[in-house]
Amino acid sequence: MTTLTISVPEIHCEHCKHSIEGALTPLPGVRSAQVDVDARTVTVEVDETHTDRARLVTAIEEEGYDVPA
Ligand SMILES: [Cu+2]
Repeated sequence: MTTLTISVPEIHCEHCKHSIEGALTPLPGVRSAQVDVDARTVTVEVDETHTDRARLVTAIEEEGYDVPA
C-alpha cells in the first residue's frame, strides 16, 4: 500500500471534497481518498499494482479540477 498526496489548488469547499472523494474511492486499486479542504490536497491510499498517480489525476480532472504537474 502506498500513500500519494496530490495538490489540487482549486479545492475550496465541502462540495469539492465530496466530488473528488466520490470520484476516486470507487477506482480500482484505491483503498481510501481523503480531501483536506484547508490544505487543498488529496491524500490517496493505493495499491500501485492496480492504479497509479496518472490515473488518479485523470479522475480528478474529469471532475473539473486542474491538477498542476
Ligand atoms: Cu468547492
